[in-house]
Amino acid sequence: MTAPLQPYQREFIAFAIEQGVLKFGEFTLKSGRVSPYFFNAGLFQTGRALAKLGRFYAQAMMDSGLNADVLFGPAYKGIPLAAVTAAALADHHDRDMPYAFNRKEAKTHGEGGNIVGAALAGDILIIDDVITAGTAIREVMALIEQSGARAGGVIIALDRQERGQGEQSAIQEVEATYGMPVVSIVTLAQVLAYLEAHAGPEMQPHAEAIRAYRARYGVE
Ligand code: OMP
Repeated sequence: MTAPLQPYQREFIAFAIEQGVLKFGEFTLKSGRVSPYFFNAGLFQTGRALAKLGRFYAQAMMDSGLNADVLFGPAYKGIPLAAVTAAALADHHDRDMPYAFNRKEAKTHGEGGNIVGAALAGDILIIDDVITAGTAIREVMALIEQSGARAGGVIIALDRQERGQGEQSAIQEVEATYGMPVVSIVTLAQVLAYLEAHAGPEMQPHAEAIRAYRARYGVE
């Protein structure tokens, strides 16, 4: 069952397509799968686009009821995502949350360490772009565990709803392994529902290709 599209989710999908972030065609993923669509969060590349993106993440967090002590953006792509989410929570939801991110290389001088920003303590909410096979998120979990804090959840932009290492989706595996929820602004099923209901006839071959991809790699 696909959750009905809320207005902000419909707006997010339209926005991602308009910004060229959500693209249709043929893309080879990190997992080696050839996908008929790709979501490149790095293409939200102006101030206004980023501010708007932060509002979508903040809205998804408020909607999910997820609570945490610190927002965490994994290097590199998660860093601006966590930053704009923290700003949107303060500006639009009156929530002033600490936020932090990691460096990929630990600094050996100055303040040292590889965490920048707020100290990692209590429940950490990870803000990231996409989970496909779950490889990237497992690295982040190791980092948080080393810091002595615990991950309380993850918010991503798009849940691709495809199988991970077994029959479950990579996201279900992450939820089961780490005992925490993974929330997304939208799911692939919702993107598909959007294409079917709101996009022109020129987009329907892409919708068809996505249905075929889901039949091969998808999970319910
Ligand atoms: P996993 O590590 O397999 O979960 O893949 C997540 C990463 O794949 C993301 O952080 C991206 O670097 C990349 N990716 C996207 O950004 N968008 C997509 O639509 C698909 C992928 C991907 O390669 O699977």
